[in-house]
Amino acid sequence: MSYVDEVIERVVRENPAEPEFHQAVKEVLDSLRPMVEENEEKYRRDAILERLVNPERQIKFRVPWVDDMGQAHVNTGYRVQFNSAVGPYKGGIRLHPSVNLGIIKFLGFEQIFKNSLTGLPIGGAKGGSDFDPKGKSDREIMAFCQSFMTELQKYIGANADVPAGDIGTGAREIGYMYGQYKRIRGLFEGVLTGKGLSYGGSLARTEATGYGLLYITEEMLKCNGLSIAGKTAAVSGSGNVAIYAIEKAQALGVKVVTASDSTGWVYDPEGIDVAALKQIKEVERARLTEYKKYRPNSVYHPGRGVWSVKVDIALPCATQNELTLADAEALVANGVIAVAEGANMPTTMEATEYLQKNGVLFMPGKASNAGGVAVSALEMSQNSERLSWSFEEVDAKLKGIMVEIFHHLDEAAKKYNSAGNYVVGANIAGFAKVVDAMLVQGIV
Ligand code: NDP
Ligand code: 2IT
Repeated sequence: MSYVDEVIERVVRENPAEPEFHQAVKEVLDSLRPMVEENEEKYRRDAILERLVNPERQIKFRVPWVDDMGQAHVNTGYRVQFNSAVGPYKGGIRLHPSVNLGIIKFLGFEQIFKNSLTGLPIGGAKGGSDFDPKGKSDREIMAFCQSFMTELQKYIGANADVPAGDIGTGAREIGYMYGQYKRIRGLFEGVLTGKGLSYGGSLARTEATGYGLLYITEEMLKCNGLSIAGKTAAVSGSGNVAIYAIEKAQALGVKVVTASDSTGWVYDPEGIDVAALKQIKEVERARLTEYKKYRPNSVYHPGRGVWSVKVDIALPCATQNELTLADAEALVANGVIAVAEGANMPTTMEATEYLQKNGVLFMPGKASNAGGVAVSALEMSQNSERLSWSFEEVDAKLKGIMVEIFHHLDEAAKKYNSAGNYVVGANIAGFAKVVDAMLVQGIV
């Protein structure tokens, strides 16, 4: 059995009931085969793959908090510090009832390669809790965030591990967590990113993931002889990534006709009204059913269905495995040209293969959503020098990073006889720097 297959088998055996983690590991290790074969003796001797798939540390803790009625609740908190070969641990915190250890491990594993691809010195990690922020009062959110940070603060620091936002964790939650960290540790330092602008946050961090997604999509199309202007797009999700993806897409001349949340989706033939979406999701924290009040010509559908619409570009920006084989078939039947992932692992493996086989340009999330963590790393730089850069400066750096990621992974794919396979390119390019650092740092 090949070294890659041995390690995949071991991951499945030793991490039962963690299907998303298995999926992420399989996808990455499959891509690495040619590079592993080239270096098999060296990698085996240093147990590179075994170390790569085993987190350096996994922290699991109790998060007790009291609701507005005086009732106590207990949630589970996680931080998986996966790999620090190229920099301090870095990655978001997900607050969603579906969170479990396997989900956090898949996200932390992906983060290693994504962070490496940014070219910035950040290692891979992820955290979160099965806490559901929906329908909670601000005081309840604060109570949860303070309790979560009371435990997490023992394990993080500006030069050790720097969490940030993800599903369910936005500016409000980061603010409460930062306040509690500062109170307990007595340190005003860049321990979290995605902070508010009044206490060390970076301009353009809010927009970064969505904007970055469009910058790399534009570059991918350009390098394949296509122009992004004038295209139509379907976006899923209506959170941080989706909103700013739609905003930038429209600025580049793309007509985005859909948005969704976990209860339904909207089709707006005139193009999604971003101001309305921000009002509904960022201000009112309401459901997409409200959208029709702003746009009478739009149609609301309960359930899922954004991938059934005829578009040129699909941008999944909600959650993992939300774009299935049946969705990929529908997109291809409707003539889709490109799929670029704003979310982490939103496309199932079968769907990815189907899209690639049918000539659809496919950009994996670890490359296309790297703009968020890249600007997080720029926030860390600004905090270290105690300066704030202008929006234009950060945005220009973000664009430069996304364009560079595209060319870096495009070259890596070509080098290993997989021209145009950006999944292989992203995994190899991300891994190359990490393995270099692991090999020279000894067996740790
Ligand atoms: P938000 O919480 O802001 O928004 C998430 C959106 O996805 C909401 O519209 C939500 O709907 C929808 N959603 C979440 N879970 C499900 C589900 N199980 N089924 C259907 N819809 C769902 O999160 P973000 O926009 O920050 O994150 C979206 C994705 O992007 C995630 O995969 C995240 O890991 C990834 N990502 C985020 C980055 C960031 O900087 N924020 C950076 C890189 C990747 P509802 O409100 O109804 O739950
Ligand atoms: O998945 C991700 O890259 C994020 N949620 C952002 C992580 C970060 O540290 O900014």
